[in-house]
Amino acid sequence: MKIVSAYIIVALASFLSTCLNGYAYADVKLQNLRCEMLENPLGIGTVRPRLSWQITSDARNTNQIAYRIIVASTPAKLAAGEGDLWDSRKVYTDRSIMVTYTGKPLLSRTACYWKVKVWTNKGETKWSLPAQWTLGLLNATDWKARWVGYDHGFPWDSVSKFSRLSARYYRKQFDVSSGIKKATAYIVGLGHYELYINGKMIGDQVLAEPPTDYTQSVKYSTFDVTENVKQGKNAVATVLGNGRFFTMRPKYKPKKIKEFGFPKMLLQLEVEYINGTKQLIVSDDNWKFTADGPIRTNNEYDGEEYDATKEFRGWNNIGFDDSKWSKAQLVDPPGGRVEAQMNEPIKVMDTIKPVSITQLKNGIWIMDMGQNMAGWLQMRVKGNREDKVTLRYAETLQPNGELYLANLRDARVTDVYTLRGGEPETWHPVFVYHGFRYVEISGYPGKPELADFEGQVVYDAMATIGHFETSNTLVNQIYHNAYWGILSNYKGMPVDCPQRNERMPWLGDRAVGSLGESFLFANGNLYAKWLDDIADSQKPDGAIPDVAPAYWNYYSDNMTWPGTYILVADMLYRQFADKAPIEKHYASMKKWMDYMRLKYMKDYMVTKDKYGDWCVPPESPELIHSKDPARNTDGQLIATAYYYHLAGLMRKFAKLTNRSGDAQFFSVLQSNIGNAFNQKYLNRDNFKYDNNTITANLLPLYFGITPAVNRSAVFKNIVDKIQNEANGHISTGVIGTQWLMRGLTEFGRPDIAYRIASNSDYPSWGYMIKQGATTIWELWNGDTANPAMNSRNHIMLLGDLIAWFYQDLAGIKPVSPGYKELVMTPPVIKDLDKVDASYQTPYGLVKSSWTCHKDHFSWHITIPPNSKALVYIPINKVDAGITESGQNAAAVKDIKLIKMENGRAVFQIASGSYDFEVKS
Ligand code: RAM
Repeated sequence: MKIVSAYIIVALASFLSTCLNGYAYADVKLQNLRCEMLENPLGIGTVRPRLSWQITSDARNTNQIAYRIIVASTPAKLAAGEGDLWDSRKVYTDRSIMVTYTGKPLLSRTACYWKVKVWTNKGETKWSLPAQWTLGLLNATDWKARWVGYDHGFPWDSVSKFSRLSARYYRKQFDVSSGIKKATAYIVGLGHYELYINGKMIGDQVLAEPPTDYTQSVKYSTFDVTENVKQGKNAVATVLGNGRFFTMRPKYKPKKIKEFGFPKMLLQLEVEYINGTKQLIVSDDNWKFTADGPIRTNNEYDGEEYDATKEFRGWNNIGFDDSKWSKAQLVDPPGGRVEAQMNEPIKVMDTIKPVSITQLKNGIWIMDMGQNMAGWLQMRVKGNREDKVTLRYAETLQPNGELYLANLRDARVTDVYTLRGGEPETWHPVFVYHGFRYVEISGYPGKPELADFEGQVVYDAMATIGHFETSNTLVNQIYHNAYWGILSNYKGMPVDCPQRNERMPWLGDRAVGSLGESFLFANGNLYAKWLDDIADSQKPDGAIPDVAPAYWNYYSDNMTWPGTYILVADMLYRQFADKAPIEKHYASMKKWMDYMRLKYMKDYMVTKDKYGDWCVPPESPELIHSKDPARNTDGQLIATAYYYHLAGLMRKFAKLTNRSGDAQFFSVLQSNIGNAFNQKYLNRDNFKYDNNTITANLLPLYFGITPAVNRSAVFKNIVDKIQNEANGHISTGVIGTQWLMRGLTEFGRPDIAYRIASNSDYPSWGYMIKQGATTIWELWNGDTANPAMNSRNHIMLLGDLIAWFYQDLAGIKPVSPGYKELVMTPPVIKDLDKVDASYQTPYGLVKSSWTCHKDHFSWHITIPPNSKALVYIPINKVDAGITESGQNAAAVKDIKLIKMENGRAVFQIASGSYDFEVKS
């Protein structure tokens, strides 16, 4: 009897498991395993990294029920399912992103191989493919290397306003015994470095390492060089360039421009043998160095000069005679914490072919790349030894066809290449980049042909995760320009522009732009790194600068630029479900809020501002800044409204981090500020705020300061202003534009937002395009304004446009962090027929593609597994039929009609793909 029932149980179990694994269930798989949002990172600096994965499924409504993670110290153990570092066992939860490692304590250099398997309501997955991460050098004592450098210029260098500093070349030969198990290189090379082992360049990163305030932190990179090191003689070599370490403008404005010193490096190469022994090759004064090599100068503003006749063949390999080179010198460390780089390195991410080349005059050619870009030009050239080719870069041309250089200020933007002669030579600079569309070529032997040139587009190696297209080609072109502007201005930190003598990480430019950008690029790690830069720049009294890292010393104390610190932390939480920045920076954020309150708040009004509504369309074409009081918004109004808004985010952060006292504090503070604000600025006779600019009305309305009863009146001010005074055009600057498109939409006039977005006459984004722009300008009147501050590749005027494209026009909006839940409510706009968008959320791809046909509305939606959405389907009549893949939507499994609201049917949908149709 016992045996029979046991048999039945086994049979039943096997039947059930066939159902679970077999045909009765969906094909559920795992992909995109990430550690700290990075793919198989080496040398991470965190001992409790967070792991994420994505589920794919061919069935709708697939949700994770449990996971199991195994982390092993070797691939073999992982394959055998032996989680000697961590076996999470089966954990019942729907959490599939940012799962914190809680296995054995991780030590420096630990290699972790991991895999995951999940159980869903549609069956279980197989084990994922293996992934890995390794730990870097976690303790200062792990570093046996010494800092080497040379704290002087050479006779051919010039340490002056236009600094010219040649690159420094370092090398060291060493012997390796047999039985190599693993070799790892750790390097900090300030400002930039290239690393070679036995003549081969290590890694494909460029302009490494990411810029920081080097007195606070420096980033090291980790490379697995097992394949590069060989038994016997080996050579390790580096080239050091200036980057931001040896500043572009030393001895110029010492109060404004921070200087760090001459290039230096820290390098540790660790060779592990199979027998368990270890050999360290470290930077110290046993290395040899010279600066009398081919890179004669490298200056981010002024360009790079390369003299190929000075090349030393084989310098980075064994057997090179370095007897004439100097002995490396030990130097002081830069001062900052030596930390693992946790954001993506900069790489050559794209290439573009020039579109035309024309002769300007004898021997001078102008080449057009067809696109304003940031990076460099690679050139192929054949000529005689010592022929010199000079390349100069500009964004636009003068009417006579020459480069227009006035808006680059004193940046000299000139690369010079001196030929080695003979065979064709290919060259591009390595320690500088340029922001340009046009290149002037002079001294080129023979006629330069298009095929000899290639634009190499250089930015942080982050995946492009968004796609956005509409039926309006101008809007699509604006998106294209924004995309190029955004990528141009990522250089290990977000900078304001890539071309003139500035290229500074201004905070205000990214306050809301960073949100829009996060739909295009997986910029979570870059922005988390930037928050660290901002924290590093905080003064002991709490002040946060306008530029961080604070290469320019601007501590002007205002709310709108430093406030980006808080806005970006919120963006990272919403878009990437990354809560760590909030936890890490809460105390410094609060310190800054306290600092501003105690120093500048009077009767709940913040009395200090600096930039106003920066760069509104001015009253006359040549002006950079309007002087017209009717166009400008009061600085105190802006500062106070921002304080209110940021206090709201601080309240949210306080709650998230279990600081209920603080939450209460910010809540009370907010209500006092709100009252004082309305008291002072809201005119009780006509319900206009202050001088009734769009920005003056929009900030209190959008931030929730305006009393509920006055909201429609205040919104009417905005609508009237735009329609009657601005003729449907934009009239806001950097500040107002941050909230404009979403504000108009949320209060019911997406049509006006769309009108603003699709204008092609001045002032508008479309106007820039009609004037030939391929990126976004710094000024609405960039074509006519004074060149003193007039970049053609700036992103700050995008405001909330890109966020609006995705969140509103496409309707991809998170309700819970990282898009676990979405709300999709695209507006119906008369002139817009179609939006087709997709976006890689942490859970997977979300798609929203809708079309307004003559007689029906169709909407294709994809929601990734383990996520769900509330979708608002526009219908004209309540009884109109809504179908999904041809069936009555309300009757389809996995779709639930929740309610009717303002002419929309609201459905809850589970993961999967849907084709909705509404007949009108
Ligand atoms: C200029 C740039 C920059 C802006 C500052 C305030 O240098 O336009 O983008 O943030 O001013």
